Amino acid sequence: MLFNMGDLLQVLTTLVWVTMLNELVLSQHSYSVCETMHYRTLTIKLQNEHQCMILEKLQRDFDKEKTEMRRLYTQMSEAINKFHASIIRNVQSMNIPSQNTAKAVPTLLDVPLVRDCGELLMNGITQSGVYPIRLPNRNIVNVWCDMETESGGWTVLQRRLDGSVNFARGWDDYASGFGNVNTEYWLGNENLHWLSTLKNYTLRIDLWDWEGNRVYAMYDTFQIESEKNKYKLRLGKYSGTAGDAMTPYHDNMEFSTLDEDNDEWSMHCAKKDQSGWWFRACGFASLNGLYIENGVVAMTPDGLIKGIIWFQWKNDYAYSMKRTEMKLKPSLQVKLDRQRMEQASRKTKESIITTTTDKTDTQENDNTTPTLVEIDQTQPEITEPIDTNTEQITEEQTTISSISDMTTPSYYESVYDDDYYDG
Ligand SMILES: [Ca+2]
Repeated sequence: MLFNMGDLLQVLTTLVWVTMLNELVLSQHSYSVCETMHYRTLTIKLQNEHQCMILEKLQRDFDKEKTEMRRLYTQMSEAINKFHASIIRNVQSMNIPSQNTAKAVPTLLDVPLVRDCGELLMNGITQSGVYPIRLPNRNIVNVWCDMETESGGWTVLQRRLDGSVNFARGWDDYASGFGNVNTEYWLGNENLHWLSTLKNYTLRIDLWDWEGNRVYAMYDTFQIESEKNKYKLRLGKYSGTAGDAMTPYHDNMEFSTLDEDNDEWSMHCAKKDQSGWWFRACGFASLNGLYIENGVVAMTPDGLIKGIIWFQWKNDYAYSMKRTEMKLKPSLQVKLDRQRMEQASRKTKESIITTTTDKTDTQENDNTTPTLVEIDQTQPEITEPIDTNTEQITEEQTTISSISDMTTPSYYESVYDDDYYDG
C-alpha cells in the first residue's frame, strides 16, 4: 500500500505530540508534591506544595465532617424512631379509641373479652392454649393460658423453650413484646404494666433443668411501673421450691436492655449478659439471657455469663435452664384455690379416718356411713401433683424465710471491682 508524503508527515507529527504529552503527564506525577492521586492531575503550576497542602487538608476536613454528619444522622434517626414508638405507646395507654381502628374493625371493641386467663378459667375454660385478652389500655393481645399448673388460670408472660426466638433486644422490643406465643415470647413491659394496674397478681416462675426436674418460685404480689419509671419491678413475698433469686437483688430495680442501661453497675449488665432484665449489678437471675443447648454456660475469662440463670436453684452461675415460664394469676384466686385445696385435703383425710373407724366398729352401719367415694364426689377435684405441691410449699416457706436475709454478694460484685473497670 502506498502513502503520499503529506499523510506520512501528519502521522509523524501526531506521534511527536503524543510522546510530548505523555512525558509532560509523567513529569507532573513524578515531581508532584501532592499526596493524593486526585490532585496530581492538576497542572504542574497548581501542584506546588502550598496548593496541595491546602487542598488535601480541605479534603480531609470534608471527609471527617461527612462521617460525623452521618453518625449524627443515624443517632437522630434512632432517637426519632424511639420517640415515635414511645408516643404510640402513650397514646394507646390514654384509652382513646383510634378512629381508624374503629372504622376498620367496628365490632372488635365491643367484643366481650376476658382481661386475663384467670377470668377465662372462671368462665369454665380449662384447656391450655392461646387466647386473646383485653388490657386496661384497650390493647387486645394473644397470650398463652396455662390451665394445668396449680388449678390453672395462669397468664403466661414469658416462655423459653428451644432458643428459637432472639431475646437479645432493645428497649422498644421489650416494651411492646416479641416472639411467638406458641413457643418463646415476652408479653411486653407496657402490657405487663397495664395488666398489673388491673388487680393484684401473683407471679409464678416455673423452671426446668436438663435432667428432667422442675421447680418453681412464687411472689404473692407483682407490679410493673410505667415506662416513665423504667418499668420498675415490685414483688411481694416469696414461696416455692426454686429458691428466691429475685427478692434480694432484682426487686425494686428498673428494667435494662441492650440499648438502655438502668442498672446500678458502672458498666452495662444487659449488654454484658445479652438479656433484658431488672438488673442491679448484675444479679442472681437472668431468664432472658442466651439459650444455651445442654445448659453449660462457657464462662469467658472476663466472667461473661450469657445463659438463662437462676442461681438459687443450682448454686451455679454457669448452669442455664432448659425451659422457663413466668405467669400471672389474680392473687385472690390463688388464695381461694389454696384454701379450697387445703379444705378438700383435710376432708379427705377425715373421711379416711371415719371410714376406717366405722368399718372396724360395726359392719351393720354401712348404709348410713358416708363412704370415701361419696365425699370425694362433692369436693373439687384434687390431683396428686397439686396435693404434693401444697405440702412442699409449706415446707419451703419455712426454710426460705429463714435465709431470705441473705447478704451474699452477686457474682459480678464478688468478681468485679468497679474500680478495675473504671480504671
Ligand atoms: Ca450501669
